[in-house]
Amino acid sequence: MLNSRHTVPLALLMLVIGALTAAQALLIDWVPETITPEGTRVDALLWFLFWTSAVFFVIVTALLIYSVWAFRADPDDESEGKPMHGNTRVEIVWTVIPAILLIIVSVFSIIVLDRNESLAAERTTVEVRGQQFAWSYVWTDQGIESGDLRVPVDQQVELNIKAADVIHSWWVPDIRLKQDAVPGITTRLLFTPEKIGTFEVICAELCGAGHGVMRSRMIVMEPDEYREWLSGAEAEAEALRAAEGNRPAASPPGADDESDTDGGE
Ligand SMILES: [Cu+2]
Repeated sequence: MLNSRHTVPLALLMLVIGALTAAQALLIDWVPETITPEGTRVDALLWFLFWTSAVFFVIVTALLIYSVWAFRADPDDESEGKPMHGNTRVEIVWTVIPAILLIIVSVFSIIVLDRNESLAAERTTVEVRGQQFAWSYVWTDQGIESGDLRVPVDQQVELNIKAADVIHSWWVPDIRLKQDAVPGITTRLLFTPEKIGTFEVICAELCGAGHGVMRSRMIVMEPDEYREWLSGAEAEAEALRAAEGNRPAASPPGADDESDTDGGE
């Protein structure tokens, strides 16, 4: 075992590696500010995992670097090292500690998943369609289709996600959640935006040559403004359908995207 002559240099080394690890965690903006309570829970889990890993990373790295340096053999030392027959105490410790940590992490994850997936009585439901290489959003009750996702603030949003061709993944970094769009099934994503603004939607599953440009916007609006937009878009869609009803041929897919793209980036 290590005697006291190793304690101080080892402690110093741990301090240096610990400071470097903490600096890269704290000085870099790894994730944007989250705009949902679901994202806050995901972040809590993320940082719990990070700091737990960081503690063990620092201990293991310091021990490793220090051992390589302090217990190195002389250049002309050709002798064999002492034989080892295992160490029951160490083996119990390195089995029990990870087992306890895994139990804590799984309970933590189950709590986060359970809370994040609980359905609110009142929620805004929108159908999301992913296809190479665009997202579209459908309000089935109102017969509206748009290239932008519009949702009211402070109300749970339920996205029912579908894919027309290959697997895509609907992702808004600011809400911390991501859900695959898989052909043949409907997947669901629940979140409650708490900040008004425009947020970028990204496809997070390599889906072909245009994957990099498969982006759209999520616009979080005041509830009044949202209701106003919804009824306006509904009336517009109805008028369009009425006009199309008088025409013999069906319009090509995607041509009925009446979404406005004015203002903002
Ligand atoms: Cu994609």
